[in-house]
Amino acid sequence: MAKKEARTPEETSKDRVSVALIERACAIEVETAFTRADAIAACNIGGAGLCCKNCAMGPCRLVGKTVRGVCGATLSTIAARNFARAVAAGASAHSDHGRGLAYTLLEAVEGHAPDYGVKDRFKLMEVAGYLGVPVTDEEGALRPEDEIARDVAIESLNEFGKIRGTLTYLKRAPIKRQKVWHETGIEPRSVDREVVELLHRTHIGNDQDAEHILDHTMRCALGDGWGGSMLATDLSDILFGTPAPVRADSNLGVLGENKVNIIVHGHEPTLSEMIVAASLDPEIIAYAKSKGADGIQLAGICCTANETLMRQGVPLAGNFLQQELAILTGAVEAMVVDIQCIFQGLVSVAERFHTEIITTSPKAKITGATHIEFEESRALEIAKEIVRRAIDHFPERGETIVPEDHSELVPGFSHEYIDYALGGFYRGSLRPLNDAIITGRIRGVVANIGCNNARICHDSLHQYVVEEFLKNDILVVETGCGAIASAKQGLMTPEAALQAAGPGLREVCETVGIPPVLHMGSCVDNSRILTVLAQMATEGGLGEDISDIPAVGMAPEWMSEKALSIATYCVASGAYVILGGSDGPVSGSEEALRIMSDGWEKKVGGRLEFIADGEEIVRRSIAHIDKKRAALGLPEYDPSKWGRSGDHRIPELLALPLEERIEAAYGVAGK
Ligand code: SF4
Ligand code: MSK
Repeated sequence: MAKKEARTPEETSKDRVSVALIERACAIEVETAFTRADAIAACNIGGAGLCCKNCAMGPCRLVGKTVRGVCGATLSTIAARNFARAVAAGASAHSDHGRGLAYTLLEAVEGHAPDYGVKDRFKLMEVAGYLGVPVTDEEGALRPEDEIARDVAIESLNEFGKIRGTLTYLKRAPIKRQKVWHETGIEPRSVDREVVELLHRTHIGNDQDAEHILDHTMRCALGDGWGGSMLATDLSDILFGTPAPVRADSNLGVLGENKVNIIVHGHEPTLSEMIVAASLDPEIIAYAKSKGADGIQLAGICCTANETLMRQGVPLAGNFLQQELAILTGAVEAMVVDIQCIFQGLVSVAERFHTEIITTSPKAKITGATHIEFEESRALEIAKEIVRRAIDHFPERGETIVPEDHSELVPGFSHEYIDYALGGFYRGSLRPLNDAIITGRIRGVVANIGCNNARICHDSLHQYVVEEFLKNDILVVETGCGAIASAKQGLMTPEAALQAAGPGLREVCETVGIPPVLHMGSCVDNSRILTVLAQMATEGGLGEDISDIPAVGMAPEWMSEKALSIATYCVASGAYVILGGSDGPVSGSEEALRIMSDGWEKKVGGRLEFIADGEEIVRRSIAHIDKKRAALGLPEYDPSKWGRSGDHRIPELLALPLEERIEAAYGVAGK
């Protein structure tokens, strides 16, 4: 493979902390994802979706005059099949995570996982309602909580492999959306069935019509968004609590200079919640002190980070591309990983330091790492064993470079909390949000989600697009590694609205006391965004369907197959979605690109586009938001109407004579 020219550390990351650690990696000759991305040129045939290896007559690479594979498969069929298989993998990853949580709940209520139980009773009752699980008996008395929880777990598991009908959770979508799915024939029947059928259809000699393949791709992805992921979110909330705002901290500066630093990385809250509990145990803390440490510092990477952050306020060490950099501080005693987004390269970086990489999931071992398999029946005991191992490494530390930079944030914006923040405990509602969009104080909403990608300057697109949207009075909601990028940038505190938001959005943030960028959780928690959008559509004033709302979804630095599944279920739910950073995985087929954009828009109201350039992402997003505003008959966006209210102006206003004060505050001549 041709060697590319190496980037400088500044060209590699927009995050100052990361740049310093990339420099350290270069100085001590430690290979990272950044150096490997520079050394390996991406294959542009596979990258464009034009390489098929679905059978042993291939691989068939469709380049130049070759426009068909050995079996006769066309460019569009091959591109669509490749995309479909990636979505099937992404949907499987999210959904298997959801299934795992359903089993945890079942084990807990059946007495086989004594360290777990129902933490959020309200959420349990709500989810029971969605799944048709009765909460009262025939006499109208409340059923025992364990019985309800058991039925909820079983009904959840049933969503994965039910024999008849369609997913129960689909009814959480607006009525109009449910009709679209029904009429298009893409209502998922069960989570697993759609994944299996998609793999079947894309086997050689089967479905060979790009549009038909891509229709089923939407069906499979919907089984993730409104099935596997939504269940994962709901069951996590039942078991570990529904998030609400907490003050927390982010970036590698959260590591303790003289503390035992343990990083949890991956996606599942099941073990990490126990590691949190173990690290707070006085006996374990005393053990850490006996080794000369001041205490124990937990921090997270990727979506395990988002899970423990939202519920426990555990600081964020960083996002996807910072996993190796965390070890390069020399101050991490153990990195405890579960599933998804974990670099195999961690092991070789860790070999240069005292850090132990500990894999814990029966689904994910890494050669060279220590494997301590997690068992729910002795969860806390295993967590304590892991924390003790980390403590034992503390005396082995060599030279450390713990960065000073860190940024505060206020995460925890579950849809339940947004309802509460806007409407209060008794009248939880999104009405004020809809009203702010209707009047034009908020121009629209962008969901900025997804990963980092070693081929794109780390965090650069997240930073650029979010800053632009805020200036344009667009509220940004985030999950995954995109959310971690904004947290590090300091955009997730209520005060950030004063500097970063346009005049209308700033007024809303000041009134409600929310940050201009809302952290809504991990990758599976994109289901929270679906829930908010569904609620906005049913609240009134913004049409009747998700496709009517002035909103855009995007993953500007995406890299994982899960991101493709998320993008596809958002489009199938009616959203305009942009995947950034490249021309995308079907760019070799005009036909596949047309089906996913114009074709899907006609069919389901949402469209998927791949746009490499940040400025173009912003331009098209704003154009889409304004188009949707116009279609709803909402006033044209006019920032000059806003910005005359708000607490931040009080000192400035008080300094003025009364008449000028009235004019400045209300835009009318004072008398
Ligand atoms: Fe080639 Fe067709 Fe086999 Fe794909 S399925 S590798 S296009 S022969
Ligand atoms: S962790 S899927 S890099 S968001 Fe959810 Fe981050 Fe993307 Fe993994």
